[in-house]
Amino acid sequence: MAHRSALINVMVGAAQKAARHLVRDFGEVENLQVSRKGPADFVSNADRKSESILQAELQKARPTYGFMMEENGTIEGTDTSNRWIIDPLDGTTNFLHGLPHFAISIALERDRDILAGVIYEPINDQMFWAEKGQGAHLNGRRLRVSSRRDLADSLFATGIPFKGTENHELFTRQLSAVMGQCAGVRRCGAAALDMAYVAAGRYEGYWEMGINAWDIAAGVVLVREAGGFVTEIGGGKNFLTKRNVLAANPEMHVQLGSILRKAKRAAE
Ligand code: LIP
Repeated sequence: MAHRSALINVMVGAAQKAARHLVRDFGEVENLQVSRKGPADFVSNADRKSESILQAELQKARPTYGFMMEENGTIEGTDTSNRWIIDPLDGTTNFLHGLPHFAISIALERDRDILAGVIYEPINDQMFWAEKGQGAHLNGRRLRVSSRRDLADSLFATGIPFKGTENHELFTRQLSAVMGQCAGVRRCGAAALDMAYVAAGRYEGYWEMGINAWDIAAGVVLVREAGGFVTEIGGGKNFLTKRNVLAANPEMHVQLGSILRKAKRAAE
């Protein structure tokens, strides 16, 4: 079993505590109170409860750190170098439809760089964690991105825009350019797990536009510590603020990136 630092143990403990409530709520999903944040963007009291548990546990362990949270927003800490970036329930639409593919995502950002990340998929008890210089791990097993170098053998994940979101036309151009050259494209509805699965070598790459920092922050350190690259689709490094991301093994980061950028140029 890989050695976990005190920091990672705090994050794992918080995720496990919140997950106990999420799994119980998932069993009673039809009774959940749900409200709409946008045309097809939902929040339930399961999201809110999970977030308050995470906030309380992390505040208890590190009282001076700040927060960026999907539901409760941003809280400035007295220690301005350290900030938790939290998605209490990534894959909310899956959760509300009874689809057992969702996760809790916790990242620690230090001096504008992601230092540590935990992504917990409770239904299959998959605990992904990574810390800078300590590697990426799943339930004690060290993770490496896939070594596939051939586009035709590669499997990618993405996020398909939906009602009320942007980029529909650009996305369809990107998708048609990619799908004709690879072994398959998956849309599973939880960006944090898409990133974790790239780190685990299950996907060769993942891209999405219109994504939020809390969906991908923990996945960034997981993919990097597993030997992969994470940038904006255009190659820049401001993926948390520019809201688009490309994460892949080294070879596919180049090949998938150039297909996506070519599709964008063609759309201009
Ligand atoms: C979801 C992401 C997904 C994206 C959805 C949404 P949520 O996060 O995981 O990849 O396509 O628009 O952002 O809302 O379930 O935390």
